[in-house]
Amino acid sequence: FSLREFTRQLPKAELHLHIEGTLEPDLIFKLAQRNHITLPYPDQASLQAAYQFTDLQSFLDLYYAGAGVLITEQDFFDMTWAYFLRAQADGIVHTEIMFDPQTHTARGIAMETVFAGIARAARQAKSELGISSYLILSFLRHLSQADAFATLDAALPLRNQYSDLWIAIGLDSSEKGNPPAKFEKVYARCRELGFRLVAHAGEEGPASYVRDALQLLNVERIDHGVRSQDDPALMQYLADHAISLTVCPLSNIKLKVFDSLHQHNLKHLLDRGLNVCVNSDDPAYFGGYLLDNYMQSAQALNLQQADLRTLAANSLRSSFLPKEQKQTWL
Ligand code: ES4
Ligand code: ZN
Repeated sequence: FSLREFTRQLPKAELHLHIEGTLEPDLIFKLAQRNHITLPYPDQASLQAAYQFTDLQSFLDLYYAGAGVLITEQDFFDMTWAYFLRAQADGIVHTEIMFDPQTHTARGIAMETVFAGIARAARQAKSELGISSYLILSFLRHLSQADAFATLDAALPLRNQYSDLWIAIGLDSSEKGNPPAKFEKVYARCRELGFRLVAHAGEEGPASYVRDALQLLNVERIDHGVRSQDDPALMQYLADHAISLTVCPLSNIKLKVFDSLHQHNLKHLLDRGLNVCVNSDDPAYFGGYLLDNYMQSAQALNLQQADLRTLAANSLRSSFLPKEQKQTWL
């Protein structure tokens, strides 16, 4: 009974996952062919060879380019279903999936196409694999707040049709220079509408962005948040209020937030009593799905079974599932 098998069988939620970041090179090529799109790479190997990132932006450039092969409802389904099969293999029981509609609507893809493909896969995952999910519509922070409002307005007519899934709002893309304050009004509106709120903060940006996401945007959960360590008072606040940080170890290494997994502060945050969990972020680009993130972190940081149990339990505790459903897993 290996540590990997121990971790695989722990009930786990994945709370920080960009569905466009699960698009594997082979599926990118398959969809490009199906949609008669010519890629600027001759083959999968040369595309994959370009996955050498220096920072967040160098990754985002490729990630948005890769998403350009998604045209039809079936494309969004195929991408999402492939993720659910990986999720099942890793012992994930619940997932809260982020998607970036602006990446697609800006290319002329209808909002309905994006929702329909992802939702069909999520509903099939519930019935065929027993994996529950929610969807987090995420605004791109390098675009304007007006663009975020327009995106919200384009999605709201679909809310009833997807009310079983779409319950939350997120904020991602280029962090530096795009602080939480830029989206204060649209987050206030989303809150009035009854959405659960999360935001990326403290990945490349400073600890003050984590504070601002909590105070100005009223988010319940912080995506990444690892830079909180630079602010002792914030650390105390996060511990006292059990604010969830959805940490993504392999992502942080690939995007050079930390020099190596040995230097990652996951174990430090855990030992300080913070509510951290492990997630895969953009697994097709960062070299590992959820269980790989757990196992490589365990190896590098000498995590024991008790730590792994805590991380898995934190993921379910921090999910947006109703209390009764959480308790069936905890
Ligand atoms: C992202 Cl790693 C990361 N950070 C910010 N925005 C993102 N979108 C997709 N992956
Ligand atoms: Zn992310």
